[in-house]
Amino acid sequence: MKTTPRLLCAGLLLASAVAHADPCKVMVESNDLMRFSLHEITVPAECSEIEVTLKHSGVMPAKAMGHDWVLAKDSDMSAIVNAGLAAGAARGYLPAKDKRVIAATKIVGGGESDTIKFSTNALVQGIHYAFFCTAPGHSAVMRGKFLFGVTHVAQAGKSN
Ligand code: CU1
Repeated sequence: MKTTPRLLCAGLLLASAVAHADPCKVMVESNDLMRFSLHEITVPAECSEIEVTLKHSGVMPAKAMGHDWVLAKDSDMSAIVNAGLAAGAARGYLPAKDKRVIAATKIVGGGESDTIKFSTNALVQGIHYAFFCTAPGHSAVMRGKFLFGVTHVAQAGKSN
């Protein structure tokens, strides 16, 4: 078969690109269509620190289509979103010093990005975490699962 070596080569290149990517660094993109580029983030339990970069690849200003990336327990998400609404735009739609917030970027507008680093000391394996945007109304679609040291296999069979 003529195509086999080329396919094999492409496969090896892909494998090496994945191998070199730091699993403790996560890049999330957001856009003018109120979307995150990821719906699920899995970070290995070996990471003592996680770096998250939120990029806004759109052109709309933060006032109109700003996004942040907030990490919390799944069960705390609605309360944080509501507290963020109450905090308002001036506070970046985040309650001040809220202990339920594990990590959060600032609000970014089109063309901007923000990178945060946080320790995984507060994270427990097997607990369901969620990441979401606290801009008004955004968390209805801008949300996803965050898994620390849990693989997709563990989620198999769950219907949600
Ligand atoms: Cu958003």
